[in-house]
Amino acid sequence: PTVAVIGLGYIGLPTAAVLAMHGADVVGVDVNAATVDAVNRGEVPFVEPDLEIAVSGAVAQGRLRAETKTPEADVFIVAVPTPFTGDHAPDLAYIEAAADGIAPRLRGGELVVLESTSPPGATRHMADRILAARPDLSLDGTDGRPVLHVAHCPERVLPGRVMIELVTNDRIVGGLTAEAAERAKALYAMFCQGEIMLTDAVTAEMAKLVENSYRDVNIAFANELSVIADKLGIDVWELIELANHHPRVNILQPGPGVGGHCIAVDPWFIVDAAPQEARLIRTAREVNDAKPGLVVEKVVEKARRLRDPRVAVLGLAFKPDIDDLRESPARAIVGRLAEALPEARIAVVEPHIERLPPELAERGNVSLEALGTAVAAADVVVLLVDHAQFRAADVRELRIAEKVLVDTRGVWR
Ligand code: SAJ
Repeated sequence: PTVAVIGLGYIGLPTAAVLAMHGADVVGVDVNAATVDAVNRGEVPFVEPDLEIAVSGAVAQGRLRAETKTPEADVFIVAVPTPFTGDHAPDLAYIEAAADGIAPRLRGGELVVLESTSPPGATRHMADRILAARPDLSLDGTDGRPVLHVAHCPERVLPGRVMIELVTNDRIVGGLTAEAAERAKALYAMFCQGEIMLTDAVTAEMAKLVENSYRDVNIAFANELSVIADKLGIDVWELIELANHHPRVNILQPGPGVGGHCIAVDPWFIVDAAPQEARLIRTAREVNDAKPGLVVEKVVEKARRLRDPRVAVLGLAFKPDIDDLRESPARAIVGRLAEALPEARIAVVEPHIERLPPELAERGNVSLEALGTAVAAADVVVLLVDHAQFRAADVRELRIAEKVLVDTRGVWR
């Protein structure tokens, strides 16, 4: 089939490349001309293991190309962002723009799959928008009008393992009709070796949100324990390790907060859909979002006792061993520290990036440095991300015992 993948980001581009590798003729569509040009050169504008070789191979074979306008196709996959607005309500503007791009291209008989993580009802909303522009089509052949098949198939790949998990993960496919679900299943069966499970669109939307909320609630439990343990003067890491010896207890790890583009966002879609009922889910979000502020308070309190304090902050990414700074609590913490401690010098150690993000680079008192230099000069060391480099470091050589240490990940306890 010819497939148009709309949105060439962290999900759309890998999906486009994998489909092309498995025999589809793929056109990637993106509003960003620089992204389109990069893909057409066989390049990838972000870091994801094994993606660039897949993209450059598919482009070289003529199976993948990119454009800024939605072309005609048999299948349309929508993989655009679904951010939230200021008050945590989902913003469907990108999905609506994708629908508006698809509508004029339809001849009847096509499949449109929404992959973006979406609030309950978004797939129906997308379909209604297309059909409003194309009243000559229908979802089920009513009045003999040609059919448009619409389904939701949420992505569930872990950044850093996308090229593996795209192929090996099980997938949920929710159709607005049973036939749409079957057609979407046939599409994903081209490359997916996992089980492909069929349901309706709203259940599929909720399943994805529930997976990430489950993780958020469990991380919130660990984060709340870390605050309680601090108050009681006990070591939260030891506490969790001991409790986890129980055969039915498996507490996650506390940290400086929850980052990334998914777990910190998706639970709000459930809260927005059922504000009265989603009490635990809302509270978990609040507990996790409060964590960066508590870390800042702790560091400020310790640094203020020193004259001209030097602070080394280890890690800026939102989780270990990646370069992804999106919604990173560490990044927010550094910004807030620089503001709260204008007299302090803050050395950031982030082995996965080459320059600081703009809002930190602008600050006169923040610099990017190597681990050894930063720690040697520091009075206060704040460990925010458990990168392999930090886990492997020799604490004696770094003289960590002589520093004021705030270890939010329990790496050097
Ligand atoms: N974190 C902790 N403690 C833990 C585990 C994680 O503080 O014990 C923090 C991390 O440091 C990070 C955040 O949580 O800041 C999220 O990291 P993650 O590794 O849990 O998840 P993501 O955001 O990289 O990917 C998640 C995955 N969802 C689940 O594991 C349920 C992935 O499978 C999804 O595809 C992805 O969200 C998505 O795109 O929705």
